[in-house]
Amino acid sequence: MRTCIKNTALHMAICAALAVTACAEAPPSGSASASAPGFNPIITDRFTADPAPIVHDGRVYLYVGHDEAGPEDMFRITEWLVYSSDDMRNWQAHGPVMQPTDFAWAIRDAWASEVQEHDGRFYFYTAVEHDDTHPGKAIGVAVSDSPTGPFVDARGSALVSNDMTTQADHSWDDIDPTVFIDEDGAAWLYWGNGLLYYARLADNMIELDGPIRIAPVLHFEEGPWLHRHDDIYYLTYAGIDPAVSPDEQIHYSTAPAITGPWTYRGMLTGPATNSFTIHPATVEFEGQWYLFYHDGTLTIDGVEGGLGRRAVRVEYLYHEPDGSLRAVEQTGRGISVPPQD
Ligand code: FUB
Repeated sequence: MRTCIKNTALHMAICAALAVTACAEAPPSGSASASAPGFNPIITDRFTADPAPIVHDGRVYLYVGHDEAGPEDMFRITEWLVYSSDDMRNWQAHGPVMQPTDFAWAIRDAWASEVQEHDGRFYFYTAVEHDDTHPGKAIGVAVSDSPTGPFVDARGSALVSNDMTTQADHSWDDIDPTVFIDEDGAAWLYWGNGLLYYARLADNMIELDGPIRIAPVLHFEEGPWLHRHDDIYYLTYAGIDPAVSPDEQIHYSTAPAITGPWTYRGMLTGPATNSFTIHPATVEFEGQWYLFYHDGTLTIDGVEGGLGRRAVRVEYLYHEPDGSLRAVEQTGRGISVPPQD
């Protein structure tokens, strides 16, 4: 049995080529055990990854992938779950909202998702593995009248398939969709791995309405997330500065418009403990900003966390007067303590 230590794009390709049977990092020496509301990780009964929060009607809804990798898997994620909270600290589980095979054209892999509310409906954008008609990762969009689903395929086909983006030299560049509706009502889709793609969405939210472009962004790896604060657009993402670590860190860039140009502003966090991936998401709830991410420190019933058994966490996020973001420390206390001034 071979063991993969890191999950870089190159390494994933090597793993696939070698038919590797186990991809894992060394387990942590300890795991978070505090149970106070707001302590990290915030979901402790299951392994969860790729957090995607939205606010609706006074509640935060948090969409995650359900990590279930065993010793033979790098990732095994067969469903997306949703949790909700009215205080960001006590989370109610609503169960699965969808599985990849609910898209008739998809075969597996409930990779990162994001929900966008529009005209009273909830659009679930997500990455899955397409069947042999368009091999590679693809982006689907599903819709529901409720933030807790169930979601159903809104198109009957992928919104973005691998053959629509030919610039990358690997098949998983069409992942990690994030949608932002601008002040003029136009919706924009950003996504990517290695390359950061973007395109305008049609008013119906389920078709592209314009060309797919590439945004040059320093250190970009995957997991883009967009928000706006005052007049500044923030693009937060999992990036790799090799001078820092071969594992992903959270970086951010800012722009004067949703289409850029993006100016690199720095590193928001270092790498996650015991996880190559870190996957950021931001949200404002009741006047306070938060940063979600995941790491691999949770242990459940003796099963240790790792690359394919991650745990979602949250910290306070602060915008400085000059438009920068304050560096975020990954903590166990999380938001169980009050925010700073
Ligand atoms: O969870 C599967 C993949 O790992 C996501 O799509 C990436 O963002 C990374 O977290």
